[in-house]
Amino acid sequence: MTTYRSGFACFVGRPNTGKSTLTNAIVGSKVAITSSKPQTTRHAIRGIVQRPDSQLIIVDTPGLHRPRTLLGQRLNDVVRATWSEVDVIGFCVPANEKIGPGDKFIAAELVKLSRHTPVVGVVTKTDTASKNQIADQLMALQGVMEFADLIPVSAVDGFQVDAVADVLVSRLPEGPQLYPDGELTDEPEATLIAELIREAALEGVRDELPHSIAVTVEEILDREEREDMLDVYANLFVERDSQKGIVLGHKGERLREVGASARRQIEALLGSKVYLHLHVKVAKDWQRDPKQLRRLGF
Ligand SMILES: Nc1nc2c(ncn2[C@@H]2O[C@H](COP(=O)(O)OP(=O)(O)OP(=O)(O)O)[C@@H](O)[C@H]2O)c(=O)[nH]1
Ligand SMILES: [Mg+2]
Repeated sequence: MTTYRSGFACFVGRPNTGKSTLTNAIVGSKVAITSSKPQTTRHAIRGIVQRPDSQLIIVDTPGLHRPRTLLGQRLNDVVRATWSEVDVIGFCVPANEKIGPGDKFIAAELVKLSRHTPVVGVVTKTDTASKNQIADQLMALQGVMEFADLIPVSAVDGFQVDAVADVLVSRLPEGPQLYPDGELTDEPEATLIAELIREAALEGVRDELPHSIAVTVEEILDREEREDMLDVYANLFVERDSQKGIVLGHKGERLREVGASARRQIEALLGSKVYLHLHVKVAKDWQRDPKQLRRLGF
């Protein structure tokens, strides 16, 4: 009889290294939002992978970075709290970027953890590099620290996505199923919705604005006169008055596009028609304000 394994893995790495995209690819469903902007992920998001002989829970974490705000510090705290609790860690480094000080900084911490938790080196985004570049990156990564395993993967073209899951599962302890069949994440619906709105809002904004955006879902209500319709009330926060105009766009056009794009995703998630009531508000310098951070869930 084969033994049933269950437990937790987390992906860590610099911002923008493809952790969330890889999490979604392995889970086979979009549990975490992704974007081309660094520091997209702000919570430890659990994605659940159910197999006949195992249950793997992947915890996607924010990118570890040098913090410039209280939010940044909180995000790093989330990473460190997560990797000290999991059964196996996947350290993500993209194939198309030279290993730099940011990666080495993370590796130095992982070396200490690797005494009791296996660390797997993951070279991500292999579709962006040649065979030789991938081989060189694997070698370079091996030079940074000692890994329990080393594996290249592309979440975009699907190369080795299952193999990464196999490697992680092989490091899990024997144990029972932890989440019920069919569950893909334990994120509350309101959080998933807020994240989908934030993802839509990140699209196309530049410079510091992505960091300044936060979204809360205040209420999800059944519409009385229409069974197939939900009203979702959400707030999109920026940090300064001047940012409000950028998010709204000319005559509110940009916000309408963001709302329409988010609504389509929310409808797919909930399997119901949605009317999205989205309002832009200013929460002055919220990234640096402990009180406002708490209100926004950090
Ligand atoms: N070509 C290619 N692009 C990828 C791949 N995986 C991720 N990306 C892109 O890389 C960018 C960052 O991806 P994310 O998954 O959001 O990265 P992350 O590590 O979760 O970033 P943070 O949450 O900010 O730490 C996005 O534009 C993705 O589309 C891949 O396998 N191939
Ligand atoms: Mg992410």
